Amino acid sequence: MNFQRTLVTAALPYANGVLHLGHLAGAYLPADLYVRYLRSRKRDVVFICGSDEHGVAITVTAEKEHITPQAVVDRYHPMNKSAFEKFGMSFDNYSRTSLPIHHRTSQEFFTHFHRQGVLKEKEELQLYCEKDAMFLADRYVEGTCPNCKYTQARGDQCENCGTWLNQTELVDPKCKLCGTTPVVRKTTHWYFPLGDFQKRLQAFIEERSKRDRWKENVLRYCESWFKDGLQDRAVTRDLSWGVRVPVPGFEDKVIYVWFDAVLGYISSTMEWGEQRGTPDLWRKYWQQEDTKYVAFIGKDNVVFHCIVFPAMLMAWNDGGGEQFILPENVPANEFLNFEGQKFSKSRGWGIDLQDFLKYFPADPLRYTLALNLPESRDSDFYLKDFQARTNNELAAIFGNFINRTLAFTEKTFHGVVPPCGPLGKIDKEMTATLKSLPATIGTLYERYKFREAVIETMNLARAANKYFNDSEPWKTSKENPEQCATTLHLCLQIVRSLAILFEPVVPFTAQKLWTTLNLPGTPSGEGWESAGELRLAEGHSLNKAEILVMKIEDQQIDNVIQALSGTPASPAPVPALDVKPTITLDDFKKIDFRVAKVLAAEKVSKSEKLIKLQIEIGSEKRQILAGIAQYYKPEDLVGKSIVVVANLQPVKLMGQESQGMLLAANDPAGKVTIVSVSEEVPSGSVVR
Ligand code: B3M
Ligand code: ZN
Repeated sequence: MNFQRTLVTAALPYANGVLHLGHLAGAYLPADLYVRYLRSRKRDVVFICGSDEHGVAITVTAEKEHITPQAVVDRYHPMNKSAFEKFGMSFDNYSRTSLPIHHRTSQEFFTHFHRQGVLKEKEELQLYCEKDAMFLADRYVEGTCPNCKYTQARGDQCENCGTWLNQTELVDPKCKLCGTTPVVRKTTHWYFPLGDFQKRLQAFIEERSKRDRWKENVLRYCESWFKDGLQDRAVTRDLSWGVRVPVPGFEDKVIYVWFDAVLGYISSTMEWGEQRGTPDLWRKYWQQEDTKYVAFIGKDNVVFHCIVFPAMLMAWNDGGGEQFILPENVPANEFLNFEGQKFSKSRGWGIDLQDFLKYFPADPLRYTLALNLPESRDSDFYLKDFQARTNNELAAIFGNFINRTLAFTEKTFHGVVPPCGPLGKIDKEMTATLKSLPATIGTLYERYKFREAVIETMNLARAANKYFNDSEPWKTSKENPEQCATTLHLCLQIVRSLAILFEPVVPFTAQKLWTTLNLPGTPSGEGWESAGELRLAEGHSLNKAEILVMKIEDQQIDNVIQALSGTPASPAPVPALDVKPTITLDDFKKIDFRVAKVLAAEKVSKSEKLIKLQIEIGSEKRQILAGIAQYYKPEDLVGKSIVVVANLQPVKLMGQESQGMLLAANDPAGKVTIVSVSEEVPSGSVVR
C-alpha cells in the first residue's frame, strides 16, 4: 500500500483515576515514540487521544463519593491531560467523550445501525439488585471469573485475564453497591451481531497482519476469539450516565461504554479539525483509503480494537455512505509490573505518573520505560533499574559523550565547530556507521520494535564514545592539530545526529541539546534522514554547554520508596485476615475432598489461564478445568497427586465441563500454587 498519511490513536483512558506507569508502557509511550518518529520523517500524521468518560467505573466512583459522574470526570480529565503533557505526549488532540460532538457522533452511528437493521432487539436475562432496585450493568456487579477464577471480575470484563464476559456467566455474583446477591430478571436490549462479521473480520486480520506484520500476541488473542465463535453482544445498558440510546422507547437506556468509546477516536479527530477551522479535515484521516491507521492499546483492549471496532466500521460501510478505513495495525502491548507485582488500584500498588514526575524529569522515565516495554510479554519496572539506566546509560554514555565533546570544543576550539580534514580509517568507519543509522533505526520504528530502536540509538552514543577514545584528541591536539580538528568536527556532527535520533525518546533533552548546538527550530524539524549527514558547518559557534542528564542519587530513590510506603500507595501491606463467616462441622463435612491423580493436561485454546486436566479419583475418571496456566506447564502436572473437591456441582467454563475443583493456594500477589500430596497416596483417598 502506498500510504500518504498516518492516523495514530492511543486508547482513551478512563477519567476515573490517575495514570500510572503501566498505562504508559502499554499504549502511550509506544504511540508517542512512533508519532514523533513519523513527524521527524516529515510524514503527514495526526495523533488522537482523549478521556473515556462513560462507563460504570465512573458512576461507581461518583456514588462512593456522593458526587455526580460529571464531577468525577471533571476532576480526572484535566489531571490526566496535564500529566500526559508533562510526560511529553505529543497528542494533536486530547478530547473527552462527554462532549456534545462525541454524543452526536455515537448517536449517529447507533441510529445508522438501527435504521439499516443491523441491530437486533432482544429480551435477555440480566442481574438485578432488588435492594438497589436496578439492573447491575458491567461494573455494578462483581464475581468470580469463569475463565481464570479471579474473584473480582466485573460484569463485562475480567481485569485479570481480559476475557470479555456476559454478566450472567459470573460465578457467585454480588452487587457492587450493597454486596447482596442479585436476582436474574428480563430486560430488553439492542444487540450488535458480531457473529455475522466473523468471516470478514478473519479475512481482514489475515490480510492486514501479513501486510503490516501484526504482533504475535495480538494475533493469538484474535485467533482464540474466532475459535470460540463470535456472539451477538448487547450494546445498550440500563444506566443513566452515558450516551442516550437514540431510539424511541429506549430513551432511558444508554449505549454500552465500549460501543461509544471507540467512536471517541473519530469524534476527537472531528474536534481537532473544528478547532483548526477545518471541520471536514477529519475525513481525510478516516475516510481516505491511502491513510494508514495504527491503533495503540494495551492487551486488555484487543478484542475491542481488532474485532468490535472494525466490525462497527464494516457495518457502517455496508450502508453505502462514506467509507471508513480500518486499522492497518493494532500493536498492543502486554502489561508492565511495578517492582515485581501487578499495578493495582485497589491494593494501592504502583506509582502514579503525576507523583513520579514530582521526583524526576520525564526523559529518564521515557528512556527506561522504552527499554522495558512489554512488547511481547509482561515486563517490569524497578526503581533501581530506572536509576541504573539513567546513571549508567543516559548520563554515562549519552550525556558523557556530549559533555566531553562540547567541553573539548570549548577548550580547544573556543566553542566553534572546527574544520574537517582528510578522513582516516576510523573516521571513515564512524561516518559510515552514522550514515546507515537513520535507516536502520527507522525500520525498527516502522515495525513497532521500539525497544530495539532505542537500544540501537544508544549504541550510536556507545560507538561515539569509543571513537572519541580511539582518536585520542587530547594527544592529537598537540601532535596533529588537523587530525584533532577532524575528530572533534565529527564528534560534533554525531552530537547533532544524536539530538535528532533521540528526539522521540527524550524530547526535552533533545531540544535542550539543540539549543546548546545553537541550531534553529527543533531536532525533528531538521528531518530524520539528515541525522546521517554531516550538516554542522565549519565555523558555526555553539552555546555554552549545560548538564543534560542529571544523575539520580540513592537518596532520591529512597525518598520515593519512603513516599510509597508512607501513603496509601504502599507496597501491599499484609492485609488483615479476612475470614469468611463461621461454619459448623456439619457444613464442613458436606465437602468431599479427595486425592486425585493427574492423567493428562492441556491448555484450553481460548484462554490464557485455563488448563484442562484429566484426573483419576479412585475408580472414576473426570475432567476439571483450572486457572493455573500462568504458573504451570501442562506437562509438569501429569503424574501429580492433587486434592480436589469431588462433590462440586459441575460447571461449564468456556464451553467445556469442569467436574470438580482442585485446591490451590493464592498468594496476595495472585500467584497460584497447587496443593499436592505425596504420590504414594492412592487416588480416591479422603482428605479432611
Ligand atoms: N477506557 C479501557 C482502558 O482504559 C478503555 C479504553 C477505551 S479505548 C477506546 O483500558
Ligand atoms: Zn478472568
